[in-house]
Amino acid sequence: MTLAYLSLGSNLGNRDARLADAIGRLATAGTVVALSSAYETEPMEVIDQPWFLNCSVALETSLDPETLMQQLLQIEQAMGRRRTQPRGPRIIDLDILLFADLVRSTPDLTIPHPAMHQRRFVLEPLAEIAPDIMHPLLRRTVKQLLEDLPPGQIVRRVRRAAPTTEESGTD
Ligand code: PH2
Ligand code: MG
Ligand code: MG
Repeated sequence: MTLAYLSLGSNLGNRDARLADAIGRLATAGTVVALSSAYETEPMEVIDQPWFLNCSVALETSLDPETLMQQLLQIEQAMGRRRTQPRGPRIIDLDILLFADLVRSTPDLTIPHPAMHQRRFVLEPLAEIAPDIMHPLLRRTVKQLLEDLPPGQIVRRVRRAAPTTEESGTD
């Protein structure tokens, strides 16, 4: 079993429902053991597109990284994603950020995700569920990477993670 961290994003249609749908479908790849809040995030790189809803999950999986990536692409396809403009609008995007402390780069898959340390829309949600995880190449924790980021991208937490049983039902 491996603990992998994923980033999820959507900026078309009912973004909230898309993230929830994708999280449910991750059962085909492993067990979601932690889930961040959703964050409303300003588009980066291709800036002329709708704002995203992003979140991060920890997934316990017995798949190898390539098979996990194939499974994530299959979920994207099953949800109706069609690849048009690179880094452009998408109904769902599922990326592997970290796969235990694996460092690997092939033409199809680079782990850790090569842009994760530059993206507030990745680091804010990830820091909520894994602040002390070490980036295996940069040797900085997620919390440190977030502190290293220059200000700029707007990222707002919009919804708390699902309440625990103790918290729910009190109001
Ligand atoms: N994904 C991108 C490019 N830009 N910006 C935000 N805010 N959120 C994303 O998920 C995102 C992006 C390419 O994967
Ligand atoms: Mg992406
Ligand atoms: Mg992707």
